[in-house]
Amino acid sequence: MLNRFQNNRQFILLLIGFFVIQIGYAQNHKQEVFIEVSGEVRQSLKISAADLSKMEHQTASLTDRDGRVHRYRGVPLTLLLDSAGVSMKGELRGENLTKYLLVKCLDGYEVLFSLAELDQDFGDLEVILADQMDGKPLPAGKGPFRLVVPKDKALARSCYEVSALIVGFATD
Ligand SMILES: Nc1nc2c(c(=O)[nH]1)N[C@H]1C(S)=C(S)[C@@H](COP(=O)(O)O)O[C@H]1N2
Ligand SMILES: [Mo]
Repeated sequence: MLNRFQNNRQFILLLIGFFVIQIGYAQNHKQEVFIEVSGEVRQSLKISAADLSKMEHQTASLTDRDGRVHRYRGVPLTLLLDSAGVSMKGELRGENLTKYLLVKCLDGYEVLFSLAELDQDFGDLEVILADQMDGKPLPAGKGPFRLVVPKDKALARSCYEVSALIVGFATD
């Protein structure tokens, strides 16, 4: 009887040990998230959190769905599009005016902008790719990158867990 109890205890300790090792492994091997910029670009980009943190940042505020105001810091989207060689400014004419930017998120959520609404000579819509909220990295499930579109009346295009920016031609 005592022997069986001790065997069980050893087994449970072994199980606990196994889970502790698993948790440790998962924390040290968190998949790094990159943002890929691709499609109608001169230069595809794969941007890490470290790359983004080195770029020029701006601040923008967004009121969440519970009515709380948060301050985000991030890189203007136009700066990222410029580094990928997307046709903006003077090049945004003719067929380039039918180009869009599709933003994909890790949860499968997608939103879209026309290049013209982002461009400073047209809509000049302020959009930042934020990597900080209220002075800290974005919380789990909302990061590491979030679009912030402060001038949109609705929050829906301020998408979180952003993973890809794809430029394309609208065709039908
Ligand atoms: N990736 C992703 N981003 C998203 C959504 C989503 O479902 N997935 N929902 C949007 C909607 S409809 C709202 S109202 C806001 C909610 O943002 P909040 O949590 O900061 O209030 O996130 C937006 N961004
Ligand atoms: Mo929403």
